[in-house]
Amino acid sequence: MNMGVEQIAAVLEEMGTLLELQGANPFKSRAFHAAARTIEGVTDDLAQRARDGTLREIKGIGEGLAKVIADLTLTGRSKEHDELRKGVPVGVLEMTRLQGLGPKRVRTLWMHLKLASVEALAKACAEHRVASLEGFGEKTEENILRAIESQRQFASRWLYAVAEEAAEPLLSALRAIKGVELCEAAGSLRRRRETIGDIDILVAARPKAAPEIRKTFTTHPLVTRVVNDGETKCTVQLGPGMLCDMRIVAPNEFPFALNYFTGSKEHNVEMRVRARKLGLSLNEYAFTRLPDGPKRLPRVKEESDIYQALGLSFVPPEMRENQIEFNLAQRKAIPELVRIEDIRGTVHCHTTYSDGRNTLAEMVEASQALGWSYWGVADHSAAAAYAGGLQPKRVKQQHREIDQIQAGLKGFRIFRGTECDIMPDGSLDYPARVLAGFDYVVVSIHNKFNMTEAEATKRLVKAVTNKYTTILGHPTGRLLLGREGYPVNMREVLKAAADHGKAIEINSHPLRLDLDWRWLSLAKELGVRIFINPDAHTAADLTHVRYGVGIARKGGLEPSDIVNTWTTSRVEKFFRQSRGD
Ligand code: DGT
Ligand code: CA
Ligand code: CA
Ligand code: ZN
Repeated sequence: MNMGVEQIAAVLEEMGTLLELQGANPFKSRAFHAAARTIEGVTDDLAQRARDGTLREIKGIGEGLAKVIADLTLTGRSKEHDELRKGVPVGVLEMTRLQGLGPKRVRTLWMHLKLASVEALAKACAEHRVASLEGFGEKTEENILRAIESQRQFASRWLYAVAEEAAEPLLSALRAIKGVELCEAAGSLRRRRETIGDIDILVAARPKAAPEIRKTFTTHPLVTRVVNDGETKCTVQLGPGMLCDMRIVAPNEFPFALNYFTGSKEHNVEMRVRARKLGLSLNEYAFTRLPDGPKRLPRVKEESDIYQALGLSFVPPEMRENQIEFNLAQRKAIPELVRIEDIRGTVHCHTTYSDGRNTLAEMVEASQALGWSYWGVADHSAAAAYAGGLQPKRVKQQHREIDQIQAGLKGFRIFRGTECDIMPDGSLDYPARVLAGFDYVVVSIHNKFNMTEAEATKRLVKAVTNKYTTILGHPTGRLLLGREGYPVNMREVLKAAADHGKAIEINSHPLRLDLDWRWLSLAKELGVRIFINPDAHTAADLTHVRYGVGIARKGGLEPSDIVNTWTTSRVEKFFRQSRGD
């Protein structure tokens, strides 16, 4: 995968903006903006079209645009894009990413006040130089300052899914260079943390290849600013502010560097302490002998050799948080972690019956395409009116449609579920007779978030211990980088789930990743079953499951801990048992 449609669309969008900033013919810039939107919606293979020369058959794509798109698709860059960038300082382009400031106004600021960076703009606003421009005023200055402030806050951390997508094209561009032996993402991205501060990329190559590597990295079309361009370390900015570090090391140093830059810092500290006890010093380049150390240094060809030298099993990157991994690795008891291939199906998905965008039939088809053997619908219950929650009559209708689709399927099972709202008093939204009609019930809180820890815990425990409950959905209600979850005594909730044979989900929506991985080892110890649920609102969202798998791996979970790695009949049995049948 080189450049996906979303990234090509982003480059086209930027080209449109660059044209506007340069005061080009408005028809031309508009064509680029329109093409960006068109490309985002294209579902067939762009690379194929680029090779066949059929890009021009797409509406609104003329000869010039077709060439740009073909170049981006096939080579990952475009000469026209590079040329346009030369005509505008990066700081000017950055100004257009501020909320409320379009290219037209930025052009005015650039031309009339010679402002060429966000910092210069902030200074000019503070000195009231902007208010004097025609079409600007004191109110505008205040708004600009506020936009700058919020961009600074917002740009500090990123969702895992966003960072992963941003890193992908850089990794493949670097891997394609002759002389690059290995190239991996390190840091929090490799550890699959729920949010990422910056991307860290590590390249193994001979010194001869370094200039080419640096050039490819710093001039990549998705790079919006070069922060640092050093001999062995470069830092660039991607899009509106995500930073990416790239380090070049010699191939024999790579295992050490990969280990060090994967972190976490806390994991590294413990590694060094353990090395020291064996008379070795460990850093990002090598083992070295301490005065009382062994005569011969351990041979290290790959990362696992470092762990072996310290008497440890290999620790999968996701687990390197200095939480449970050293204890397990020392006992050679690191589990075989769950993998995406182990997943056989999923539940907690929405359809057009409530707030989903795909139909039942489309969701089923997409699940089959993923190679799954079952799928479960869990549309919202009646209380969630804002999300098109289902009245009991609609539930019956949905069940009839499921029966029809099921009748045409062989070897694939559709489970009938609901995402039932937990009311403020902990009772469930549907009455028992409606709940009894589902194969399983996901219970979630969607309103009245303002609770003390005691209130939230009581509400959740009551809901979890309801006879009809099968799975507790997004247990804390948090939205990453957005909303803190309500405070919960999670230990008590996990205990209640364990005692009543209920499951808890890892909601795999990139914004949620809730239950947090830090609770998973306790959940496992208590015997709580875990579901990895996509909370899908479109067919494409079904692949969110892989983010949940990452979180499960961070928590040290194996396939047997995860209900949706089990066979369909065992899942069905679990559903029945969870309500005491
Ligand atoms: P992030 O970027 O905040 O999401 O988290 P990381 O873990 O990617 O942190 P980052 O990018 O600052 O550094 C990458 C890795 O480099 C980090 O996980 C461990 C290693 N590292 C960086 N600074 C230190 C340090 O001062 N001591 C040790 N032991 N390791 C460090
Ligand atoms: Ca990092
Ligand atoms: Ca870093
Ligand atoms: Zn929900």
